[in-house]
Amino acid sequence: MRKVITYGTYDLLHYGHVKLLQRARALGDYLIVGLSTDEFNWNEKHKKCYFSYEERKSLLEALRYVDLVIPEQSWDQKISDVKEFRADVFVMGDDWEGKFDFLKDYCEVVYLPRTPEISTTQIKKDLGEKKNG
Ligand code: C2G
Repeated sequence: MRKVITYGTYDLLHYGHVKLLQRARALGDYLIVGLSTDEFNWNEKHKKCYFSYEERKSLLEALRYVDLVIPEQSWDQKISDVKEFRADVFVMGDDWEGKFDFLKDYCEVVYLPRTPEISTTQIKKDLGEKKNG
């Protein structure tokens, strides 16, 4: 079984996220998602999520492309995760191009094109503008 692993916040899940997960899953037979915890998001990415970790986790687990969701609590857990789960492929959107090449010693590393026109930040901005008329 060819296992794929990827990581992210996945807040306000949108079709750009789903397209990434769909393409990542297509690179193997099993997809693991390292989902950033609320603490990791706040402390390391300075992101305040709209949905909690448990809510974001339940949304991902409802997707046919996702087989397992694990917590992402640190920038430094990827090598041990790849080893522990015997991942063959690590996938991220190309906004991270090159940032995780150190994983090439442990698995394949694939950066996939982002879906350009959508982002959680943009959704929040658009909704804020609509609310304020
Ligand atoms: N993504 C995408 N297209 C978008 C938005 C996001 O392909 N329009 C991809 C990102 O490239 C990433 C994944 O969807 O691979 C999740 O995006 P985020 O939730 O924004 O993840 P991020 O905050 O970049 O966290 O250790 C890695 C980090 O946890 C990644």
